[in-house]
Order: sequence, then structure tokens, then C-alpha cells
Amino acid sequence: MSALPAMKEAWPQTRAPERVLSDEQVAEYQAAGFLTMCNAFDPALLQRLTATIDRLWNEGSALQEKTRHFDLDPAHGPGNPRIRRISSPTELDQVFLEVAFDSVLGDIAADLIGGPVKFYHSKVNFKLPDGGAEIGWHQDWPVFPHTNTNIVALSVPINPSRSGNGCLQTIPGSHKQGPRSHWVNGTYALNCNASMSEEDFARIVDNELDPGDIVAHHGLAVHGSSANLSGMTRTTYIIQYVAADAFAYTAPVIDSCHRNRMVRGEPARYARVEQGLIELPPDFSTGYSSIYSLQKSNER
Ligand SMILES: O=C(O)CCC(=O)C(=O)O
Repeated sequence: MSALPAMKEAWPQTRAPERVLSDEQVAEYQAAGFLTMCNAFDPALLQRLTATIDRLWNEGSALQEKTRHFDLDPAHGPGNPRIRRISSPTELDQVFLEVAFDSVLGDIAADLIGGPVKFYHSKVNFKLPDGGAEIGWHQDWPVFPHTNTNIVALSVPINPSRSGNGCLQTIPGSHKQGPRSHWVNGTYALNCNASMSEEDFARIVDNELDPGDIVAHHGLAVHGSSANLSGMTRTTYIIQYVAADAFAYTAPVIDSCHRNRMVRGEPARYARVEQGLIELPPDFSTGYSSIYSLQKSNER
């Protein structure tokens, strides 16, 4: 793996947000809990990001067991590389930092959050071909609850993301219905499948995207994705941002040396606390395997 440059500690630095979304786009996000932005990502940066992910995939292909960064499918082996996720890629190559902190994504996050923004974590998800990696219905916030729910994930597709290869699916308006339980009979399921109603299923939106597009989803938006039934891996770089005044109650699911670094605006002086009873995830301080492993035994 390439080492992080010595300037890691000095960069990235926060900067003032630039308004990039229209009032209509922000209103759509607030109403639906997600927003698709077509051709919003810089093509040259996307090219560098794609080349770096390809390089990391090749480096990870030689691994025999999972590492802090590489989560491997049980079928992974020599001649059959099956990497499911690269966690915290911002620690592996500067291009991931540039995308998370220094690109339009930081401005989009600031527009959607409506103020100063912190980085929380990031990951590259590989949805492997031939039936790989169905992700059950879930909300992000209950997996890493913060003092308020003003958190947003931005997904950058690296290749076309379609219904047939397991694109992100969202339930419009679900973010307004509050947190759902991610436990089933005392076992942590990391999904809220049990809460899904007929009405939820009837409203599912398939967010079909091309490279260059971006999709944002709110931390309480119920989302998931089907198995990849195509012959090609579906790859997405996902960055989780949180409002500067939101502070985590629990250990991170994905550790990152960049966690809580400011992306846009100044650090908060006060935490904003939303009232309510918060269902906690298990104690992840001793490690989090991956959403794939944790959800494996649960039918969608
Ligand atoms: O990659 C996807 O389709 C969804 C990812 C997701 O929801 C997650 O990793 O929490």
C-alpha cells in the first residue's frame, strides 16, 4: 500500500462552503431524504479515483486474509479476488481525501446539512458479480447514533449502477418517520427488514446512476440494495458526513484517523442534542466485521 504523505497532519483543511445546490434540490432532499445529482462530479478527479481504486483492488487481490482496510468475501482466494469493501481508503491514498474534503462533495454536504460539516468515515463498496452482497434495509444513524440526526452519506458510483447490479434503493420520506429498530429478538441484525411495511415496499426508488453522478441520503433514510445479478462488479465510493454539532454516542464502525476533521466551516462550540430514546448498536469498540458479515444470516 502507498504510505500517506508526510503532509497528512496539515491537510486537508476546512474551508468556507460554496453554495452548489439550488433551493429546489435542497427542498427535494429534505422532502424525500435523498437526492440524485447528475453529472455533478469532476471527470478528471473521477478518472484518478477510478485508477486508484483499480490499483488497490489489484493490491488487495493478493491478500490471504482480511485486514483493517480490506474486507474479503469467504470465496476470495488465489485467482478469484473477491474484495467486498475497502474501509477508510482516505488512509491509503490522497485521492480519497481530495474527493472527501476538497471536491464538490464537501459543498454538497454543507448545503444538505445546512451548516458546518465534519467527515465521519468512508468506504469503497464492491458489490461482487453473480449474486454478491445484497444489503438489507437499514438506516445509517442508528448504526452510529449521534447527538442529532443531521448526517448525510454521499455515494460516488465508479461504474454504472443499475437495478440489475444492485443499485442503491431508498424509501422516500422514511427519514421523517424516526429511527427503526435494527435488533431482532435480542440479536443485532444491522437491518430493519422487520419494520418494512407494504407501503414501504410500494415506494422503493432504484437510484440508477452513471459515473459522474452523485447520490446523497439522509442518516434516517431507509435504504438497501439487491444482489448483483450481472457479471460485473458494482463499485461505489461512499463518504459519511455529519453536522459539526453532531457527536457520536458510540464507538465507530469504521475507524478513521480523519474522523471528525472539519470539511466545511468552523468546529461547533455547542453540541445539538435531539431528545428521545436511542436504541444502541452493540459495542463496536473491539471491531466491526462488516455489514456483509453482520447481515449474512438475516434474510431480507
Ligand atoms: O453499497 C450499497 O449499495 C449500499 C451501502 C450501504 O448502505 C452501506 O454500506 O451502509
